[in-house]
Amino acid sequence: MKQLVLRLVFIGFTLLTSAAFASDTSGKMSTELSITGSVVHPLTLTLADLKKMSSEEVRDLPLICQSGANKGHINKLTGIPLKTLLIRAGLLVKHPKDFRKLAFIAYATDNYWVTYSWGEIFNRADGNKVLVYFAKDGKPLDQSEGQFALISSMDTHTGARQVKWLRKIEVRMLQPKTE
Ligand SMILES: Nc1nc2c(c(=O)[nH]1)N[C@H]1C(S)=C(S)[C@@H](COP(=O)(O)O)O[C@H]1N2
Ligand SMILES: [Mo]
Repeated sequence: MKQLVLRLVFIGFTLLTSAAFASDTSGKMSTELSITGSVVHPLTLTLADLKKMSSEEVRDLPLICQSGANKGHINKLTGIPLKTLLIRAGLLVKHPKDFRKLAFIAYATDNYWVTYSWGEIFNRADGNKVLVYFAKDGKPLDQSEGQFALISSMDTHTGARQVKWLRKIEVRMLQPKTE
């Protein structure tokens, strides 16, 4: 009996600590966002820098995983279009036809990254609906997303290219693979 009680206490303790660790994302927080790679002026932005810029809002956004699972609904996000930040850094290419070869790689602190292309950001009507957001329903983000995050609000599966704990945007011209 005593052994059974001890075992139950042990199992309970293990479950509790693993749940606590699973939800503790404080180590993933990023406090700076850098814009690097093929740019004229590499930038390192803080939350205060982003707040000084003219912000946009996105409303009524479903958060849908790539699997189709519904991960929730967002009422209002406030942030700066990725396009604005890229224009501020200045895309660096040698020839005008090279713009269309650029990829924008968005990295998080947890070894997660996603890609965007010049064409979808700069050559589509909905290009400025890709937002580096820093507030949700008018409140700062909490540690489950970091100080700032990225979302492509017009995507079918909005969760698939959402980047929580965003830390870096790399501008890179893609080259053909040598065969
Ligand atoms: N940094 C980071 N952002 C991420 C992910 C991740 O693993 N790391 N997962 C993505 C996925 S697959 C989804 S569906 C959404 C929402 O996931 P959540 O419900 O776990 O927050 O976040 C996206 N953003
Ligand atoms: Mo997902």
